[in-house]
Amino acid sequence: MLQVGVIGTGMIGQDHIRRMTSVLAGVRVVAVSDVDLAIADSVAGPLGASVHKSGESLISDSSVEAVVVCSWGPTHEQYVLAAIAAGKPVFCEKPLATTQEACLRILEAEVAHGSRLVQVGYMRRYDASYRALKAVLRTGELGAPLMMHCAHRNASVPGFYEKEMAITDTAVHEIDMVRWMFGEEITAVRVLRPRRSANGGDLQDPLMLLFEMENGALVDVETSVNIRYGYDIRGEIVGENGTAALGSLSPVQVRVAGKTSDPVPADWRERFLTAYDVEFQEWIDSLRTVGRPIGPSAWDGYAAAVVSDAGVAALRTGDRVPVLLTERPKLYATEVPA
Ligand code: NAD
Ligand code: ISE
Repeated sequence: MLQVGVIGTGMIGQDHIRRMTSVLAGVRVVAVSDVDLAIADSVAGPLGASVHKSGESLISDSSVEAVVVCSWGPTHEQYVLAAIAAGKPVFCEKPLATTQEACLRILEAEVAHGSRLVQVGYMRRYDASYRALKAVLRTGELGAPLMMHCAHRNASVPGFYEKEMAITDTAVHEIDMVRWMFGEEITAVRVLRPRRSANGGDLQDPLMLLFEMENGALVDVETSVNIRYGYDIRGEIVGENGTAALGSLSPVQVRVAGKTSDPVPADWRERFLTAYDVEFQEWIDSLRTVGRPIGPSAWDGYAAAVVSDAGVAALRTGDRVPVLLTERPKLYATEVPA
């Protein structure tokens, strides 16, 4: 039984604790920590888990074998570095860190440690629809992929959400997904600003991002984070001989009064419910069987941060911004994408 400590017991922290407690096998949450002690106490109570006043204290707790970081993005670096220093596996929710410099510090620390400890929470790699899409691409029947059209729509976002977050917090999922889907890096980014939605207040919403891939394919990503009608994630690959798209997720389609309808998920928890379950079960199993994580690595977290930074620069300047990655350390050279 893997004994886990969770730092950050907000929305996704509680959801991951629920799955590790009630859904998945081979894991137990033994400790939690949050700057909001009242939340940490209320979450720990029913579990019988200990509550730590700081994340560092949780990481050094000898009953904690592996760490899950679900606090706000700017706090990820300190906890991931502390877990690496303690030699403990750490699952960090996206983003790995909020700057590429911080991600580089994590890469350097893990390389100095000498083996993988870090996994980043890019759960789309575990989603059945994305996996099926990648399997079709791999058969070759589409021919060479030329383009991919993506949409990432949120019903609404919280008040603290700033315009750059459409790239660093939202489209960062597509950034990771297309690197994994095509098995290659993004080389340049452009960002266009359509007419602004009145639903977004001062936000520049929606945005249209354009990624150039190593082999010349283009990927466009619409982010609409105040679309009201629900949480809608789309993706379609256009190949030389055909197209393939994420399918409908609804188990039911209703036809009534001359109309058809199927439900739209409310948010990411509902849309990616099973993907998060698979992501965590595979993480737990990999620690038990091979003794290290095999999912999205610190390199993937770093690469996503560099593309995000390029996207933010492109949003500010309107220019095409090249993506410049450091040399990939050998530690990450043999990783096979999930
Ligand atoms: P949230 O605000 O609901 O929860 C974050 C919690 O972290 C809060 O309880 C806060 O008090 C706590 N916290 C803040 N600073 C801390 C610190 N220094 N030490 C310990 N605890 C601290 O936010 P959320 O929606 O749960 O998001 C948390 C993280 O998960 C973010 O990085 C976010 O990008 C990521 N996330 C990922 C997905 C996904 O689809 N993979 C979805 C939502 C959120
Ligand atoms: C949130 O942090 C997530 O990661 C969700 O998956 C994404 O859809 C949302 O836009 C982000 O704010």
